[in-house]
Amino acid sequence: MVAFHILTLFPEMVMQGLSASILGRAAKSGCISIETVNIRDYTLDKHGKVDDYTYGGGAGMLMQAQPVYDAYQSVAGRIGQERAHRVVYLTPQGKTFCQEMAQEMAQESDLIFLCGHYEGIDERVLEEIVTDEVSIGDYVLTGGELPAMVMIDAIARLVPGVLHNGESAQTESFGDGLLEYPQYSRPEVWHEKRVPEILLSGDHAKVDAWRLEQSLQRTKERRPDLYAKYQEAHAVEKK
Ligand code: 4FL
Repeated sequence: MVAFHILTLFPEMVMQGLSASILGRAAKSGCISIETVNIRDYTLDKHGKVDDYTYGGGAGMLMQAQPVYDAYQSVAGRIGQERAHRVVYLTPQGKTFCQEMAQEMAQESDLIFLCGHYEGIDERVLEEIVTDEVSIGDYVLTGGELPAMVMIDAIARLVPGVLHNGESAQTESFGDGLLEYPQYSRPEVWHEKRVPEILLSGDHAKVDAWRLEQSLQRTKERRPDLYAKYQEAHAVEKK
């Protein structure tokens, strides 16, 4: 069981994205829980303002420390001191998200995601509450909501009970560091293309060997970086 807490100015956007399909089912069944906290609900400003100009000048507004801190405290207070919790801030300046981080975070009981907007968040509150700065890739978005949703999807599918039997096999593809082999379904011939003969042979050992070979070939061609890592990890076996 992992409880996801998302601090955001756009709670409906996050909830819509995460309540569909597999994650929605998982939340209903209790394998995971997903809650959003609207940062705007915690502003002390009488007009509901959560942003202000930056000291030193320049274009753009910054999310202020106070509403972010109070929204965080409302969650931290409910989680309690007994349960450790990581606070993930989504930012292009963070460490790039990967399968290994997803695996690690899927072991936690509570994860808090902080989604920034405008030009970012006042550095002082980040210093006090954030434990992990994470990027999902080298591009600029309008806010941290989509990156948080990407991370939650990748983490949640690793939580026991979230995927059912038919869905869980997929986990292996990145698990061993290779790309997935090509797959085929009916019919046997489509647009004059035949399904590779070996897959119809019923010889499971041969099928497995063919799939591994396809995975290796694809990884070597499309992701030489992953291929080099795989070779390094399997160097002992070859000797
Ligand atoms: C966060 C981009 C994480 C990529 C704008 C605000 C971002 C982002 N990974 N862009 N946050």
